[in-house]
Formats: sequence, C-alpha cells, structure tokens
Amino acid sequence: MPPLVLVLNGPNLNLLGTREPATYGHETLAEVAALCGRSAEQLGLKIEFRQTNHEGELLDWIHGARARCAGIVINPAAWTHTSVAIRDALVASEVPVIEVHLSNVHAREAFRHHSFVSPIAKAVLAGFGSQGYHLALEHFSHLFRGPAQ
Ligand code: CA2
Repeated sequence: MPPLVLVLNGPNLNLLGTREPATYGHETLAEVAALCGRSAEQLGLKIEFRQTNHEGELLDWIHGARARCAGIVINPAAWTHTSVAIRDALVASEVPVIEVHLSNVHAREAFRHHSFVSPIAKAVLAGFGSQGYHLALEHFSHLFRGPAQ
C-alpha cells in the first residue's frame, strides 16, 4: 500500500484562479489538486486533497490523520497566522507536517510573517506557487523511502 499523505487547504483557497492572480497565480484549486494527483502517482504516494472554510472541519481532518496518514501537507492560509488550535491539532496528530504557501509570505504584510505552524513543521515552502505542493510531496516520498542501501 502506498503511504497516504493528506493535502489540506484552508480558507478562501477555493477562490484560487478567480482573483488576485498577481499574488496567487492563475491556477484554480482543482488544477492544483490535479497537479498533486500527478505528482503523487509519479512518487508512489496516495493523497487526499481537501479544502475547507471551516476551522473545526480542518481540525477534525487533522485529528483523523493520526491513525491513517504518513504525512500532512498543509496550506493553512489565513489560519497560519492566527490559529493555536490548528498547531495543537498538528502536534497531537504525531504526523510529520510540511507547511506550504503559494506566495512568499515574508515579502508581504508584517502580519503574514508569523506562523503558528512553522515551528512544529518539518519543512516550510513559501513563494514556489503550486510547485510548492509538488516539492512537499517529493520530500515526503524521499523521507518514506528511507536511506538508500
Ligand atoms: O500564500 C499562501 O498560500 C497563503 O497561505 C494564502 C492565504 C494567505 O492568507 C496567507 O497569508 C498566504 C490566502 C488564501 C486566499 O486565497 C485567495 C485566492 C484568490 C483570491 C482570493 C484569495
């Protein structure tokens, strides 16, 4: 069975491709999901790609990851900068986490410079656009494969 990676997306990311293309690019979330699906197939991973505008729903998905997932790729969107609850749930899941942002949050407003998730993440990708999701999946596939013999 290929390792399962949850790819989770936070609030307003359902609007991708419809507004603010200079910041977030032209791809829709469905196109990002398709890209992740192709990456996962190449890399020998199984993924579940989800987005929600409801913080409690995201918390429930993270809680459910504990028993069944090898890794979590998460773009917590605005909750990155506000949510202790998401950080606590990620820690409690005991699943390795890679945080992804489409934009380079450090080149933007000061309130985007702080992340509650980054200190507990294995890695953080920001500013790579949708390629960041691929890079995160690639890293997990290396990690799960273990050191070459
Ligand atoms: O760069 C990222 O991926 C962010 O996580 C995106 C969040 C933002 O709050 C973070 O600071 C950085 C915003 C997601 C909203 O996406 C939209 C896409 C198109 C139109 C409007 C919003």
